[in-house]
Amino acid sequence: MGMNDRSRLHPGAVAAGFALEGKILRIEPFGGGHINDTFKVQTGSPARPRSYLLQRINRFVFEAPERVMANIARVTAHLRAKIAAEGGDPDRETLTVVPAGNGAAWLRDGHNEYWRTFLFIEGAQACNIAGQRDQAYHAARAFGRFQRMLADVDPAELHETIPGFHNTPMRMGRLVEAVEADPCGRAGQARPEIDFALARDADCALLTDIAASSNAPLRVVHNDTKLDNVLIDTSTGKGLCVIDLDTVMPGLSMHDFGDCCRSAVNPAAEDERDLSKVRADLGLFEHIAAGFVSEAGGLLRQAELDALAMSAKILTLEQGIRFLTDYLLGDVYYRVSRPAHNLDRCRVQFALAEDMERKMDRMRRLVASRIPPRD
Ligand code: GN1
Ligand code: MG
Repeated sequence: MGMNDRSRLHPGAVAAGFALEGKILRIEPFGGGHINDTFKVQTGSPARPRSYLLQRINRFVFEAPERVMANIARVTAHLRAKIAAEGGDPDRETLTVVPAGNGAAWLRDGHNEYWRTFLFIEGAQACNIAGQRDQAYHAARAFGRFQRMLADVDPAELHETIPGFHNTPMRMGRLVEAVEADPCGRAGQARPEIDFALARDADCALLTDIAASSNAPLRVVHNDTKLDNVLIDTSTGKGLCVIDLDTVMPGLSMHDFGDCCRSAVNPAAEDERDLSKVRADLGLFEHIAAGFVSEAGGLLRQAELDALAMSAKILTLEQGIRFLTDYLLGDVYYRVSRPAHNLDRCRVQFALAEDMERKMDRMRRLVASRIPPRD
């Protein structure tokens, strides 16, 4: 069963199983993620309103939700302490897990579905497209800070909840299998995209090779640093809180930088059909690099810094490969809202990767210009 089965959604009954303050007043669908089902729950009284974020974890994507939640509990506890020590507000600057009535970080319903609840963070919002360079800067900076604050957690303490998540050669292998099996007879419509991917087979190993040569250590990273996975504080315009922590696990620093570029460098939507709007905006790229490096730069080894620009292209290529694979397999992973939605998304990623190829020398120079000299 793919992820599109939404027949088992009964958020009202589930919300009552969490330790919420006050009476439940209202529950409504919330947010635009491709994976989980999210609701905003309002409780309390008009004089003392409280809000929570309730989510059903996608079981098709996350086979072991307990492990996902163990990672999130570990990481958010660490972040809380760090944020408090730096004089911040832990209730707004990191997610806060609201336990279920039995004290666990999740609740399993009668259909074997897993749910969890976080405090809702008011006065902040996520954006899908970086309208301004400042937004790109502050989002990337928040992701860099996230890595910095977690740099002293041993990655071995976290579960690998989706094995090989950013193993690009493995993703390419799955695409090749999907093309061969072609279970929905869609490969014919996607021939140019399949050829685009196959022509870049050699690129897929660039990051895994750096990791294998031990020049880039495994770190605790977010792994899904899409622009809309950081909340921007409405009053200050600064990055407030990194959200969507499902894929926090051991990974490479370049995965977070690369995926952030993939989503934030492109002034068009992730599913834009007019490909002439899709491009790697170098002004946005420069601001992403500046923001990320300002927080995480000091942690990184030279080989990691040297690979940042290239990681933007690799993560973009990898995402295109993942959308294409899901299109061929019949849209079992990403939520779709129109036929060929995943193929449209793939085309955007490949157009963006191609533009990055044209601009790679300039992107490298822009990253280098943002790295302070070392003794
Ligand atoms: C998914 O959940 P969401 O929408 O933030 C996906 C990411 C992709 C992204 C593409 C667990 O993220 O890896 O980059 O879609 N998450 C998972 O938009 O696969
Ligand atoms: Mg998300």
